[in-house]
Amino acid sequence: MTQIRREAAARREAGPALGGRRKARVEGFTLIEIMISIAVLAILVVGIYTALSASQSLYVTGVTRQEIQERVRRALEQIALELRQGSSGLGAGISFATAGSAGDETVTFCMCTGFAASFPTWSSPITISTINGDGEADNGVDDNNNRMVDERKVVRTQTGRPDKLLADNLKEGSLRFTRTLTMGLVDRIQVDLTIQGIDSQGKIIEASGNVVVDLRNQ
Ligand SMILES: [Ca+2]
Ligand SMILES: [Ca+2]
Repeated sequence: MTQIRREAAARREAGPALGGRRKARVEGFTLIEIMISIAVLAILVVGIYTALSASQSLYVTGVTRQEIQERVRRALEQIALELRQGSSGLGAGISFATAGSAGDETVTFCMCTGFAASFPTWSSPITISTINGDGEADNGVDDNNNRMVDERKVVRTQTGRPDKLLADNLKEGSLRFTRTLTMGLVDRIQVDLTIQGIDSQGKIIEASGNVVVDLRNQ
């Protein structure tokens, strides 16, 4: 009798008589559930990677563009600094021409250096123009394999002075001097240019800028 009571108590403690297989099915995952979970996880990982990759690409491009814009700003600043003191065509000549097959414009002017007997004195002529980039020929082909085609340099030349590089990797044909005349004299010049660069992913980045220069010496 005591043995029967002990067995009954043991059955009560063991709980309802569920089979081992049924219990395992309630607590575990089926193969299909695991596969769906892996698929969802894979989609999430790919999505996060794509978003991060795009974000990094935008950052790299942004940094490169910022650097190029700074180079544009410096080049325009140097051109404007002397051009502002340039001759309007009355006391000394000012002339414009083209350089390169894409029509980069050049300007040749004299800079006012002071006054003598109430008349301005002028420097020897200064030319701002473009020349081929390193290893480039003006032929529509990327000769130096840097992805930019016929990129050019902006240079300042003056007799008796060493040539000065104002900007590198200029986009061909982007240097422009748009002038406003008053009574036949050059009164105002807008300088436009575009500089190129390559980001770390090999993409060409461009930045453009312009400056409006009022000639002081009429
Ligand atoms: Ca090139
Ligand atoms: Ca070329």
